[in-house]
Amino acid sequence: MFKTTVIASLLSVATAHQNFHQFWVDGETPGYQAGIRMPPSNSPVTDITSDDIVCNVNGAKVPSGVDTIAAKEGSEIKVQWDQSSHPGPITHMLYGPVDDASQATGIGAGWFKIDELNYVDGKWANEIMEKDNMTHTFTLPKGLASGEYLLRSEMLALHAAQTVGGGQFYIGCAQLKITGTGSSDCSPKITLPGAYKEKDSNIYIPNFYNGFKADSYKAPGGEVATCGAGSGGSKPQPAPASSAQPSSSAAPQTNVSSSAALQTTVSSSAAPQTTRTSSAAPQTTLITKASSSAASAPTSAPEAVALYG
Ligand SMILES: *[C@@H]1O[C@H](CO)[C@@H](O)[C@H](O)[C@H]1NC(C)=O
Ligand SMILES: *[C@@H]1O[C@H](CO)[C@@H](O)[C@H](O)[C@H]1NC(C)=O
Ligand SMILES: [Cu+2]
Repeated sequence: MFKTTVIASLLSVATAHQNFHQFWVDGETPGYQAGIRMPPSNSPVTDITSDDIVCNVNGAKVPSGVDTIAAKEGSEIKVQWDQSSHPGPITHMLYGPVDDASQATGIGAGWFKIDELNYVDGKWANEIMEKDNMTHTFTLPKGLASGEYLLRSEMLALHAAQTVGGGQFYIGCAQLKITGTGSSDCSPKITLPGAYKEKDSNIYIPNFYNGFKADSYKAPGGEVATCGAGSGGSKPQPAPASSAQPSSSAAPQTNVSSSAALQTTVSSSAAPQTTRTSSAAPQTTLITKASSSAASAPTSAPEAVALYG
């Protein structure tokens, strides 16, 4: 019994790692993995003090050949991630405006949260997204200053959060050129790395499988920012079709343990890989080709240990 469970969990873990690999701006997509700084693998970042917490592995090194995609303040952004059985929230932040998003590392001060989906009606964001083909939709705030920005999409997996350092941050950054009407700043702003601490109560959750009340959970990064205050600026609106509005229902607590550990959904990890051209020109076209060897890193034993150890 125990053995079977462990094997099942290893399989599940191996296929559960996830990447942000496509987005739509007002219904139009630049394409698969276009406009996104794809990380070298789909493994999570766990060291929240490293530069990798900003835009994933090699965070301090700006990749070349990633297009910067046009958007407007108020645009509806839909992101799509790989299938995930890891319980946790999804969060979006912007960094900017900067002169050239393709050259910005995003390391340091200047990030602000524009969207979060936590735990609603007994389901974590990853489960809610599953019903929408692993997509989540939100809007860019009104009152943004025109310019280029990094859009950071983060799925925080909490299945090992009962251990210090067990939180798994899956991160992808897109490059946007946003046309806006704002002149004033968005606030509050945060600094990455720095804003997250390993013992923050939304990252290290000792009782995650034992009495933790997920209904009041709020993802790291503070409050959703207000932009262009006093000049018609606003917080972004929840997605029209999403069930993102917290409900006041007194539904009984879902047993997160069983849904997290025994999730049997298996996703294909053999996603096509993207090869970037080596040119440093900002508008270099992506060349996508299918690859039989998926970018999935070997299963990490510590993860399984964290789950069952
Ligand atoms: C779900 O997303 C995948 C990958 O983008 C796509 O190929 C598929 O058609 C989508 N399915 C539906 C029902 O929209
Ligand atoms: C969830 O299930 C585990 C294992 O059966 C049990 O120990 C725990 O008390 C349950 N938690 C809740 C909130 O029901
Ligand atoms: Cu995983």
